[in-house]
Amino acid sequence: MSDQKVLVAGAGKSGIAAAKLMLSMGGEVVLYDGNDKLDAEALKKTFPEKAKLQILLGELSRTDLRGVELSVISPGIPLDAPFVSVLDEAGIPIWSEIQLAWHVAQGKLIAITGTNGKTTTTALTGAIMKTHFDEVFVVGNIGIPYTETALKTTEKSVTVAEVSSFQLETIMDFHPNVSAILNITPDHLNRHGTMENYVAVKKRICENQTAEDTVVLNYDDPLLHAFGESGEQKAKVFYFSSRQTLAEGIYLDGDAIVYAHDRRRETVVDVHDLQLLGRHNYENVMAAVAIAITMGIPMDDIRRAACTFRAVEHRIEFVRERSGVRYYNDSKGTNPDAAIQAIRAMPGPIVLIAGGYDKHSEYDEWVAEFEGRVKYLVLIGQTRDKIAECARAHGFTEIMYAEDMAEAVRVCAAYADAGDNVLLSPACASWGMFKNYEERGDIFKECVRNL
Ligand code: UMA
Repeated sequence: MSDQKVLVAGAGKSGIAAAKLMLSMGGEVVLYDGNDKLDAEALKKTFPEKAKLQILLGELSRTDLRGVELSVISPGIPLDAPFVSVLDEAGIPIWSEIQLAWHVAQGKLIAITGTNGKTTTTALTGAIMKTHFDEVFVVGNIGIPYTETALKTTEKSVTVAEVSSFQLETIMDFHPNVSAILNITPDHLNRHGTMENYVAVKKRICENQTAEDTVVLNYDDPLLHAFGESGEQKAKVFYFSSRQTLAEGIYLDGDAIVYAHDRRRETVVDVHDLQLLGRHNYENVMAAVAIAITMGIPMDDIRRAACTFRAVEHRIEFVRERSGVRYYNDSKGTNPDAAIQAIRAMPGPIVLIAGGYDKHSEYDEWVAEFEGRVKYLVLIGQTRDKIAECARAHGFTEIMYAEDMAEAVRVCAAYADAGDNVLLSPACASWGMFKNYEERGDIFKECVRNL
């Protein structure tokens, strides 16, 4: 691999990190991006001057692939992008960026996926690992490409990777020692086409695991329970449940998170001692605890790390209190299911900001949660009309439109009473109005602080 010529597709975070990895291994890189408006010179400056690097923008033709033996694709690029057929015709293998990273990385790998909760679970798992191991890397969809740290890993390293369905689509022999699938609810259907395809891609996280490895699964998720029982996966199954008592595994018993094993029951932590809110977060904690137990971390270390861990940015993040109104940033609530969790976690009446990019989601289940909880709905973005229509069909009519985040926050501040909670939890992706969910959350927080 070290002297191979590789096409890296996508010049975002993942592509740049993958290209740097290949170059530092002595390879030659063609960095390709479909956006011909990118500044090729500025891009070039992020690499060492003498790097064996060619930058290609716009359309890709067969002649551009001369000598290319492998391609590495960024997660945001769908496999029906036109240039992918050029790669296919040329018989060039397509690896996802995490596949490349795994290929060169050393040490143990924990990989966490799921529709919701994976960022929190990944960050918490990383925090627990750091209590026990000296070399811990927390990477992936959480924001730091796995290829950025892969070459720094040693036999003693533990890498905790948040993995998205986009990243799993083009793995080959990607093989975590411990994997986790937290839940699967409809999301990214514009990319994967059907729910079946989406579920199948998620399950790929453990397709190369063996009986030496472990997969942590949500017992309460019918799809994952069936998967665990099916024998389709070879890894040992470690269940967690927030709804049922388990004979083996981690479960919620009233306010206690309990570890049941070998006919013994051990209380891990009381949920009131956690800094995280809501049942979905207790599930994230249970998954992280299951992973940590599998990795041999002592229970006292697990407990300490879980109790001091705070919500990750943009996930039901408390921003400030003003005139008795509390403001929460849940910009990471990019699909209806995540947004349901945020509504359920709020301590009182809600003034909700929602709407954004259309991922072809259905909003009925989310809107059904409004009753008795959401007082006003302030809509922004492409999906405004679709959401408003759905809300009205469910009998919810307290709907307002805002042109941008500043206006949305002003409207909320005007309508909220003391004791209310203003919540940004859009149930939609940010694209169209913002670069990403982080930018959307940052702008929300700025508007709230400027009130
Ligand atoms: N591009 C093309 N052709 C296309 C589509 C995109 O050339 O058809 C180019 C764009 O012009 C752009 C580049 O690809 O220059 C962007 O690549 P990317 O979208 O893969 O973005 P990265 O900056 O590499 O960020 C990716 C993840 N983005 C996506 O999956 C969309 C980040 O997850 C992740 O943090 C990062 O890698 C590091 O691993 C973000 C995300 O939104 C947070 N993830 C989705 C989610 O959580 O729902 C899955």
